[in-house]
Amino acid sequence: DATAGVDLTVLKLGGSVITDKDSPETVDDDALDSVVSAIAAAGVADGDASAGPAELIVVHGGGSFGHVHAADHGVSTTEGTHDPAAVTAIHGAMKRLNSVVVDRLQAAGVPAVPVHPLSAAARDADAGLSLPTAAVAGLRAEGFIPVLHGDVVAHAGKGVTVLSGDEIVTGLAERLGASRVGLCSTVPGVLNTDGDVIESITDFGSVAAALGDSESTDVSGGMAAKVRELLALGAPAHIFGPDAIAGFLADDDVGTLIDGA
Ligand code: IP8
Repeated sequence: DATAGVDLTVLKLGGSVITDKDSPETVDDDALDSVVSAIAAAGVADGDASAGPAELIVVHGGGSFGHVHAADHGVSTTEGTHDPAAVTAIHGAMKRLNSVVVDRLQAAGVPAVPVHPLSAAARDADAGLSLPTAAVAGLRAEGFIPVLHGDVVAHAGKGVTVLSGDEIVTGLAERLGASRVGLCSTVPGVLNTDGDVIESITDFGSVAAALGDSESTDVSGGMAAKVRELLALGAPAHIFGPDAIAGFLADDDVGTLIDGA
């Protein structure tokens, strides 16, 4: 295994970080540029896809691309659709955002390549999430940085439902044995009721009261859902704001550390 012994970080770029969440299908160019610069400067890849396994996988959320169309068609992580036009509307929007992210990363010298979950993943109430990793692992082993996105995926008995970027992050981190997970959000971490960043969370009960729902259209459940998913993960996770991406990629303790282990 070419990737044995090579640390893996899975980084999620929140949809509301890289898009203008209040304006349909609008990229936040300045925010995306600064995220891309931080990734390019971090030395996670030197632009040479044959230089050895990549240490990073990127996943991004939907923001004003996926979530607007998902809401239009009444689709969420639990409510599905059998309308093929709804599938292409939601998936097509996510592919448009994904190609902007991949193109900007490539332009900055990062060997980013797109991976689309609709083509591979599926959900089943009994069997849970099937998330094949051969493409992601194979691309990574060849030095590419796979860039995935929240998407719609087949859901047994429901048509398609939304698979959030967060679920992709935790699913890939578990299956590929990531050593570190980062969620870049619009806030500097998980906040307590005074608005201060909570430094570390090791169980949900201690922070449940402080975690409300996301304010804008977000079919995947906001901060509380993120914290729950990350607590269940076997790797330490950080939630942090856009300014902390460089620090996170440099192994600093940024934002809120979530470690349920
Ligand atoms: O923004 C959901 O991804 P998220 C993407 O990570 C869609 O929750 C298709 C709405």
